Amino acid sequence: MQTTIDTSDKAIDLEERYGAHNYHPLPVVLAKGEGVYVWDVEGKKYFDFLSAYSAVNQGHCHPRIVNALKEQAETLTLTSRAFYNDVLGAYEKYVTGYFGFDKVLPMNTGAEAVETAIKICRKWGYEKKGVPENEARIIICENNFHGRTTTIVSFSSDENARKNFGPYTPGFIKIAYDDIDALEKVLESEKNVVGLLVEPIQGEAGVYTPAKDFVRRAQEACHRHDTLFIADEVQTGIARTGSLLACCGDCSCQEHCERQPTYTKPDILVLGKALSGGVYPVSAVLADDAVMNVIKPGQHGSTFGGNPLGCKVAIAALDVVKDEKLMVNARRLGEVFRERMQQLIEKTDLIKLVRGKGLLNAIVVNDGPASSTAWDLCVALKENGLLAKPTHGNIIRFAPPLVMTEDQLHECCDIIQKVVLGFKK
Ligand code: IF1
Repeated sequence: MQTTIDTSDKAIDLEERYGAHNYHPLPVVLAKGEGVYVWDVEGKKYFDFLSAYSAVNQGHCHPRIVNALKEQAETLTLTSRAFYNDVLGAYEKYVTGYFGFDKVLPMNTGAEAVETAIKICRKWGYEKKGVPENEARIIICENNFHGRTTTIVSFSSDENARKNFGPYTPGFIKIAYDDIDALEKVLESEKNVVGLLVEPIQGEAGVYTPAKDFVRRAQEACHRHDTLFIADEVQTGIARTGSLLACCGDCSCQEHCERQPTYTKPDILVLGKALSGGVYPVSAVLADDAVMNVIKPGQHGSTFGGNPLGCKVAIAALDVVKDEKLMVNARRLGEVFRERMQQLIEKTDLIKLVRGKGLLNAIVVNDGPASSTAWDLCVALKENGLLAKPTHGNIIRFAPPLVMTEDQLHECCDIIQKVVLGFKK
């Protein structure tokens, strides 16, 4: 017997009663999405300023991606990797050419892809660098977010995400983010380091954009110590920061990626979220042969990894990014957004600063991290037709779909300005 949800209250009650309480959602129940808009059960329309944590960069239910899903769903959805299929090879050629790597290992979620990158890096360390077995160390950064598996939360700085999930996986060395001296110090003192796993911009931590040369200098330091540079671009990748990848730096690419001189190529690239336009779980680990070929048959895999349905969806999602020049739009609208927020900051002491790159931005609310101000602002934004959510405490992430027009962006900035200037703590 199917339960129909015809009111928001009913949906919330059902989730409260039958769902694990692993989230605290904003009190809004969505029923439809199209482009930059979502509608709740009662039919109220909102601008989506979170994009499902940067998974719907291409906009909700993009027709080209949905059609790719529909067509393949009626043809062949899953074969497992026990057999070949007529889609995976074409996808692998397409995605490796698109990002400029020799090979891809297809997975499903971002955390799975990060775990895969950790395994590849460790194996490379033992078999290519000659690190003694079980002695490999991977450097990670304070305030990282790489997913929710037991190994990944083992090196989390967020006690809420980590506590009581032990015993924890060893083999990780934590340094401050955006600190090249700290990185050099560990690389010089620790002989069994095999990799650095890092977000080129820290998303969940509150959209921390590091020094402009951090990524390049980190990769150079790693290479001086025969260590792999692993970029987690699950959230920053796929045009979100105004370039194809955040590792592209300040690129000026218009249509195709001509690999600007500002590009720092990771030894292992981790992608997820918008790789599928939010239509289906697709993630990927890309690397050149010298690294990827440490993986031999039977040494890694997953039931759904590389399934034909996900591959077709990902091809369409990447086509949309290129054909609609989403990185150019994200770059341009990001500048407009930060300028509008800067003008707002000059009119109020409620907002301390705005930071970000492309259309991955955040404002820091002028209140303690334990205050409810950021949450209350997001509830007020919701009541005014814009959906966003605080990351940690007093930081609100603003990440609309990259298909937004300039007029729509100004309309959203008007909403943010109206709510902030009219807000009473
Ligand atoms: C949640 C935010 C959190 C990620 C990076 C890997 C993953 C993520 C840089 C794992 C996932 C999601 C997970 C979701 C909320 C959201 C998130 F930063 F995007 F807002 F948590 F930090 N690397 N981020 O951002 O990918 O396994 O989820 O596909 O867990 O609450 P996943």
